[in-house]
Amino acid sequence: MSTKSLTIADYTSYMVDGVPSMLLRGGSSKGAYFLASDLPSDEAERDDLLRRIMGSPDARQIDGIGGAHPLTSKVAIVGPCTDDRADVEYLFLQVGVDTDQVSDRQNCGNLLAGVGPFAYERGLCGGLGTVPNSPLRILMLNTDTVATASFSVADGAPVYDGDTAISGVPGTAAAIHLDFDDLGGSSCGAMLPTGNVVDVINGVECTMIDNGMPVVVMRASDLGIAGDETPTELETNDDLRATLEAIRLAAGPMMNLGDVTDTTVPKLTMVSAPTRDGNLSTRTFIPHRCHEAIGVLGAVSVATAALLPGSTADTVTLDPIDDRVRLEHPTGFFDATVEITHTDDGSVEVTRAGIVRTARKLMDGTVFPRAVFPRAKG
Ligand code: NQM
Repeated sequence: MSTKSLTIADYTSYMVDGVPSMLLRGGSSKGAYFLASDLPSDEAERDDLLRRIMGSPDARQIDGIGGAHPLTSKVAIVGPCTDDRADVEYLFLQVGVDTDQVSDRQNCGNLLAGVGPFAYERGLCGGLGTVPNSPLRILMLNTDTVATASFSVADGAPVYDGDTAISGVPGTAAAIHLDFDDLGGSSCGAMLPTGNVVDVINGVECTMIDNGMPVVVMRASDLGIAGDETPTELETNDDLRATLEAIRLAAGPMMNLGDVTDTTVPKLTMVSAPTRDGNLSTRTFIPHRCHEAIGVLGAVSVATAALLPGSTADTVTLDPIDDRVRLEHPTGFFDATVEITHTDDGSVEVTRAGIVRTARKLMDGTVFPRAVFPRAKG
């Protein structure tokens, strides 16, 4: 992705002139979107600038535009694609809230929903837009995989208003269809990185899977919870959190992710029988806060696990004419369309994965980073 290199003059100008940015809700997350060409090309300088824009590290992010939660402390960097696999490139960065971490170790399917509209608004979409729901191919740099976004445009601008509701977001907005190519092993090298559908870690059966997001899927009952607790109840359960973190740290190397002490992957999803009209109930740690819903690519991974016979989530009974897996979560449900085929050699291939999200432009303007020298914490 082409970015400009930073001079002292640029460095000062970021503080004086600010940085062009757009704030969008992407799915059930919110983030600051930047053109790659508006940010420093040097990663350390870029990350330092982003911390100063978001207000990190600080639990309240009071001196920046971050929303004091991992789901609202997110950045999308977008630019033209340098190869012919896609039209635009998207790099997702998770900016730590009360830590100074800026990580590209995970992808984000929620901010992905805003990439098409943002690229269109910034003139990156060329001739796209003459046809409603024109597909835009997006190379997701975090995982080197491609998503195709279909969204509506009218009168030369993305349409944000519509009648699609997604859980975790009040009201309705225009649908954005996201279809994924070949997500299996996006971060772990293989969809089932251990080669097994189930492994046992610290006495708990785990399905370790990566169909877009590395996730450890466990039965809620094996962890001594019902699975219908609120995120706050789960976050204040110290024993559960310690058990989950021990499993996560052990799972990291098994999933080819190495030492995951300081990373936001793998995610941890606890599944139980549905209590509403879904196929499966979920509670997900991302990995230290409990998600109010479930991440997009995390949901695709869990839905895929649900289709694998013998997995910790294989309790799904699907309507045969409906290829959607409906995952219940604390604030509603998430539908992931996943199709798998069993190959002759006994392995499983994912033949289709797709989801529907919405996004909305919240603010377009100039953001002013705080001063270069971080202030004392507290
Ligand atoms: O899994 C939360 C979110 C996410 C990431 C997380 C996401 C995804 O809800 O693709 O969207 O798991 O950190 O935005």
